[in-house]
Amino acid sequence: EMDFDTVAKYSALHAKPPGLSSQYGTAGFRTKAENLDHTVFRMGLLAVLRSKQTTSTIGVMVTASHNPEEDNGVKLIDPLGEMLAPAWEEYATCLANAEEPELQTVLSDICQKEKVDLQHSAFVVIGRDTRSSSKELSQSVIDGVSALGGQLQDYGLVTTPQLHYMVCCRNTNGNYGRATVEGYYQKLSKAFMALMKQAVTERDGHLCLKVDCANGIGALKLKEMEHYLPKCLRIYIDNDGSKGKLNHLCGADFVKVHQKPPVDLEMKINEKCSSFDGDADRIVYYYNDAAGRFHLLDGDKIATLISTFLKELLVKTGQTLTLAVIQTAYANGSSTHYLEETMKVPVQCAKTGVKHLHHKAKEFDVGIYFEANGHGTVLFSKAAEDKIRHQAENEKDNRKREAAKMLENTIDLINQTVGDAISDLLLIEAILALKGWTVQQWDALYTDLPNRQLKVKVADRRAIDTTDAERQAVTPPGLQEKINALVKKIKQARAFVRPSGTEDVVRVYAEADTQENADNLAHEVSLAVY
Ligand code: NG1
Repeated sequence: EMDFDTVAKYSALHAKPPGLSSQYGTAGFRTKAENLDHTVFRMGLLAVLRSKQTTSTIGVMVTASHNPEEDNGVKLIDPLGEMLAPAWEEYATCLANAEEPELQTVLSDICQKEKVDLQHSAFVVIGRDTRSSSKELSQSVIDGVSALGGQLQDYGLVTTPQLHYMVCCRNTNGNYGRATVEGYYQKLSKAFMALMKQAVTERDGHLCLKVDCANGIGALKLKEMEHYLPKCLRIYIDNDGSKGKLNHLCGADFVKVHQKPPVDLEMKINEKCSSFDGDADRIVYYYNDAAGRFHLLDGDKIATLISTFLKELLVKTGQTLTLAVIQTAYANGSSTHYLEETMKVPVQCAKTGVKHLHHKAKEFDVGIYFEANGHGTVLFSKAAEDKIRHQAENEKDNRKREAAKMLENTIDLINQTVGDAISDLLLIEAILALKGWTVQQWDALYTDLPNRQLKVKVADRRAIDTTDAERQAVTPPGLQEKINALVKKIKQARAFVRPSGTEDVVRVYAEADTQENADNLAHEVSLAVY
């Protein structure tokens, strides 16, 4: 039996402002921090129920990622470190929107529908980013867990992917790693150093990297990680939170959307730079060339680098494993073309949102997924992982064994639970070192089509419904025809619109043969949206 009196007592301390309504979207709940207290408390409650139902540890992360400092958010992490199951996203929305007197009924309904055995114990792990509101909100999560008698561990300040890692470790008997931040650093640094040992050349200068940490948690954690890394990797951390504001004029999202470097970041000609987002689950690379032109190496280029590397290794091992890259509609057309035509790597398109990409990537032995904005990782099927580890141990042929070992180290270096800026950074640096490539050589794989992303405020963004992995609008009637007509007029053009899952806007994307055409096309499409 649930102790509703206790729940009610706690809930009174986190009362829901009447009328307020929110939705568990692509990235959990996200809104102004001052409207979030009842939601995070209730996510503490929900995490306990999910934990009892799955008899596993569940994670609750307090963050609003790349959103402004005033915002905050909360997301739940499922047993294998994955995003919350879709049915539970709906419960989360119901629970967050229930008025105080309905709370008991909503909780009982969830228990009944999901056959939650209240006798089971519950364990919840909690983490938070560096926002000024995060500490208090994570305290409210703790209240929620306590109200239902759940046990918990508060990891305090961690990156989002670190908390995903903890959840996975705790639910896999330590097979994935130790569930501590030290365990995380040790696992990654060990794999990184093993990979670097396999590098034939360590050309000087290639292992220097400037990292804009968006004035967020990434700065803290990258500094901690550095103690575990070899001296040959020289990292210069900028936007570490000591002067600037979180995500303000910096960070991966700013760089990607504005297609320019963080304001105030000093960049030498051809210097290799990168940006994390506010909770360090995204990374993009960039540099300025001698002519002062800005070059962005986004999630698409990262996916291309990683998949090229992995495909070459798979060929060397002689293993016949399936490999594919999963993108979204935002992937630059040039990247898709390069992967399919030059690399002969199959590409699939999924809906925006990591859970969709993650889901598709699981269909392959090796599934590489990245959103253009720099959020992504690689998934290895259990069978593939077993085969690779077995070969790394037992293969007689030296060349094949070395390749298998490299794959094994890659498996250990990549955070398979979710996109992870720190883990991605280390993998990218290792690949560049192994290939003896500069950032310019990597960039030269293909040239992006000029593109533009815009957001449009509309009365009701839900009026737009899409199909074909969001590349076609089905409603409102006539919109897609208008877009088609605009696209037809321009060379190499592509455009689409979709309602954002994290902001109250409609996003417009356009690419074309020239920047001017891409800008104009995006503008005209946004006019068609009104
Ligand atoms: P929305 O707001 O649904 O476009 C944005 C990103 C997603 C994903 C989520 C979660 C773009 C175009 N969209 O979603 O890729 O990262 O935020 O953070 O970058």
